[in-house]
Amino acid sequence: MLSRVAMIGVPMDLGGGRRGVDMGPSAIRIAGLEEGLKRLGLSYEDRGNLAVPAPESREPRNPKARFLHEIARTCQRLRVKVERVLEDGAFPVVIGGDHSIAIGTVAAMSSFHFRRNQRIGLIWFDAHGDMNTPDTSPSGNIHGMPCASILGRGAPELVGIGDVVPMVEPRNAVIVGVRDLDQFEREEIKSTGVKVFTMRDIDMWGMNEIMRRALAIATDGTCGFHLSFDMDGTDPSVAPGVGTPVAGGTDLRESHLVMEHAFDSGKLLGLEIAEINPILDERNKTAEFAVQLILSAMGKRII
Ligand SMILES: [Mn+2]
Repeated sequence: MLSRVAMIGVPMDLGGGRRGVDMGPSAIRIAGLEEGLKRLGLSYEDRGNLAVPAPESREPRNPKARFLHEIARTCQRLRVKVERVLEDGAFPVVIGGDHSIAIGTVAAMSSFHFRRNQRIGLIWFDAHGDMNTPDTSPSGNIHGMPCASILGRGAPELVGIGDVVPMVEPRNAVIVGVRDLDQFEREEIKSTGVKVFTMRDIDMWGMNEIMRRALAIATDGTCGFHLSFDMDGTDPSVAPGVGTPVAGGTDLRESHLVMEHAFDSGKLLGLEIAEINPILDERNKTAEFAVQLILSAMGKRII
């Protein structure tokens, strides 16, 4: 299915309230992504980091959507870079950075396939909904808005980065792992109709069943799906180094099962890992875990 992997680092630290996730791409490289993928027999190409301005060098300006201009510009440039990977016939692995990068990644995936008369699905793995808009967000932090932007809600500067609005039809999008939603975010979720599988659903049905249902949604009438994986969806006991830790997440095996199902579906079009924060980590444990998860998504098996 895929033999060439191209990695793009996006040291974006403009979308969250706490500094440090811009070191995520370095942490992933140091944790041995290249060696791991080559051991799987895949060819690997590191396309370097996108240049992203540091928050200290800019003013956030809009309090309802902080650093909107810088984030929109960065996502436009990321879109171009990811589309080039797709044009080259390689599989894109995008490493954040805060989760606002997904707007650029999904814009590329969606536009590339839309030009071929196909739509994509989306599996959004996250402790949060990321379904805020500038009008609903309590913080104005754009890393809480990317899923809404992809589904056509929120700031036009973000919603319109791809060739088609919405980038993904809400009926083909599913959010998995949620346990922390903002008050008005719930209403955005209800009005878009995007399917949400909370941690309670995972507790009740098991990750195997939840992924079966999630894949059915993301692949219904689409050419495949993008997996946007926020490391904060996993439990802080296995991933302490994340931008916004929330107790009660998926454990080590449940997290791997997400990736293994994604690979087994044969429909995974792109992968993104966001919100690794090495400042809060313990000896790069979270990035090492993330590398193992990426390898599972790329076909690594226990036997
Ligand atoms: Mn997120």
